[in-house]
Amino acid sequence: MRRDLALPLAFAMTAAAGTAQGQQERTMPSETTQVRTETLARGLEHPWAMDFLPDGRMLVTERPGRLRVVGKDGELSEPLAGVPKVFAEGQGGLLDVAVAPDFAQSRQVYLSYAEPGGNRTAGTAVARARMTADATGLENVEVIFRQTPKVDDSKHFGSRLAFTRDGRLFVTLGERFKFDPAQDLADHLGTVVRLNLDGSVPEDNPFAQRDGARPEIWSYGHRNIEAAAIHPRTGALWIAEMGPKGGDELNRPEAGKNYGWPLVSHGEHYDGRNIPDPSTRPDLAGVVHQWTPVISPSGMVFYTGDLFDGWRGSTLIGGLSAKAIVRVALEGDRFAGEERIPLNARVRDVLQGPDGAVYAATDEANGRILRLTPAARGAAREGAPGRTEGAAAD
Ligand SMILES: [Ca+2]
Repeated sequence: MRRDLALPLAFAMTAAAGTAQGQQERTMPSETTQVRTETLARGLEHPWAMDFLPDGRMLVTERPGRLRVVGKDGELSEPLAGVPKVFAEGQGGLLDVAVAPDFAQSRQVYLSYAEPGGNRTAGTAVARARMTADATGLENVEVIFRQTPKVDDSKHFGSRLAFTRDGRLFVTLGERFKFDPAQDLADHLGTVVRLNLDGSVPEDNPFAQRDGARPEIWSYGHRNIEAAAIHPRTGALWIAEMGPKGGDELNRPEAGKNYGWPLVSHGEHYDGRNIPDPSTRPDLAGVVHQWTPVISPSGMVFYTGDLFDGWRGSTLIGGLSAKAIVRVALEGDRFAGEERIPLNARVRDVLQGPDGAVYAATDEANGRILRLTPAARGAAREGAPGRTEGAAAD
């Protein structure tokens, strides 16, 4: 663990530069170990999220609206029946999937998705459903949360799901590209919400008793949050959110706090105007870390496995524009260094497997699930990712 703490930034830059220009390097040098990458599955259309079932198979979502089971050998099932209708435009579609902590008894899975409204509007929604015994479909589908209001934009649905140890569900929401509503407690845009597992509001939510505020809100002033994970030691929620041009943020959302968008940011508007001067304010919550240029974070996990010794205690974050997994070493709750694990493809989600391997989903029309394990020094890397399709920036 100690070597994590002093991971030099200079090394991170070297590692990133070493894979530029599509070099034929097949093995990724890393401070702690070498990474072997193999393709577990391919032929997925913009896979957005993965989660493991207790039997070692994986559920995966495809943004156009499909949910599949991935066998241990990588075989893809037919799409499961019963998935809610999704708004599959722009960044919208079927988004996160999370296997309930009590799945072995309940067979429940949770889905987040862009739900169509009237007049071409859409909004993030969360449904839970029971997976049939033969795993071919969903039944008893219940919508337990709807982001309000629905708006006429196809960007920034956010939408990661994270179960806490005390039986709550965090849902991270985008600001739907609307700026000021992220500061307004009367709507859910640009917030993290905290729910009971049936969608009801926990009584101890920070705004549960405030007139005019949405009682589901946990924290606000966020931009677009597509990465979230529960810290394995503290049980706290961590997120990574997309900044504008610059200023992606790693945050640790605390109850009732304001994370600043669009009042302050380490980034700038796409037209070049600075948002922040200064980039933070004492009355607003600060970041754990920020990235300029951006990594476009999507998908996040704290590594607790045995395969990558030097990664234990780090958080692994998928990078769309980074085309890498970004490993952030932490010292307590503080940033202590980072390195890139380049995958030459937009990384939409990152997951730790029951075997301690790391899995990455690539955001491509012919998307893949990659499996990362440590390789002996000098070993070849299989299934090196090819070129990626263009897609929306985030
Ligand atoms: Ca912020």
